[in-house]
Amino acid sequence: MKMFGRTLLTLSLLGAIATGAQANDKVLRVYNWSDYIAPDTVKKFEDETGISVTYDVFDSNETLEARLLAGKSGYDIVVPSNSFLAKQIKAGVYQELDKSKLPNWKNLNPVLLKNASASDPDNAHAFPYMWGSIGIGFNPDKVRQVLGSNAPTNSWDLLFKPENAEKLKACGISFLDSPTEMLPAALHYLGYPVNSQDKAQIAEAEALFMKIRPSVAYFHSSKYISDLANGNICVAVGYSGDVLQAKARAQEAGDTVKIDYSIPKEGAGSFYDMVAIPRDAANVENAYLFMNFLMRPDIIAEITNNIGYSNANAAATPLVDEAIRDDPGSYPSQVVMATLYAIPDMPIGVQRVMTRGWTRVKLGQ
Ligand code: N2P
Repeated sequence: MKMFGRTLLTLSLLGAIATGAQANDKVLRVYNWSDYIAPDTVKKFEDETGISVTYDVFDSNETLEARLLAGKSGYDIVVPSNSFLAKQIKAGVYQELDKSKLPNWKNLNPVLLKNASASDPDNAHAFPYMWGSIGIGFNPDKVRQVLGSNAPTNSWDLLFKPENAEKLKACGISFLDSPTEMLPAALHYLGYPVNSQDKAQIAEAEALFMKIRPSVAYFHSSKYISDLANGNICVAVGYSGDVLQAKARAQEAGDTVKIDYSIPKEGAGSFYDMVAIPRDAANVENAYLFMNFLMRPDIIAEITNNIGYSNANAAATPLVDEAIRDDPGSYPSQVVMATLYAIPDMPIGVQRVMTRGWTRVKLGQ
């Protein structure tokens, strides 16, 4: 009996090893932004292809870049913003795409492809997944309670005027933890170019943050979604779709918490998030299958319908919920679009200066 048991054990171990070896060809490792996919997208892909997906998330370009530049990230699919893509391409991080493996490429919006080609000529390494803006998410009731009915919710004055920030401290302010996205907002507000490399101008932007620092509850790039939704904070500098998710969560919970998203009248940063395959990816063929899957109108429309971001797939537009297509936060008017500036692609040296400054701002010293 014992013998038999051992044989069985050995057989099943051998079986497990054999299945494991096979499963290795059927795996994919994806590293995407948090709150950036529909709940069943990955499962659908797994069911259709038999490929098993490890799906990890990050919430800032800085985090993704650190992983990529360290080498051997272990991922087959990553999603940098266009502002980080160009220098990562130069650093040799990505492989060139073989578009013959992407028959659904035809569904992508040519205008957005052209815009994205500024960071990646001929869209040789990546395709745009979603795009959005970096504006202000706020709880209109709480903000009005604190600042009165004329609260400047349509302006960066709401946060960059210290007297406003000091009052809003009572109901809670959060900022994105991203120097490359936050400093341009202050540079723009001060009337400087968003891609300024002038140390004095960058220092002035830093000083502006330093002045309001005591009023900021925290710096984080994803926590604000639930905090806005449950009323823990009243103002967040955040990503358009994330604020819409907060609004949807509050509504679903049947809460009285109201959330709005504003693209300040002075203008706001915009980004494209791009899907790419690292040069050292181990499962390249599966990565192509996943990319092509994401380019399917039904799949990407369902993602947009869940996360509130506009996708870059023209064929998917008729499948996007009307409520999202009509939401000026997701699909701004041409007039508002004209006020958006692209988050600039900064040379690595300037990026370092910005990161050091940002660390000082966060520490408040
Ligand atoms: C998702 C944020 C993606 C937009 N939570 C920032 N690139």
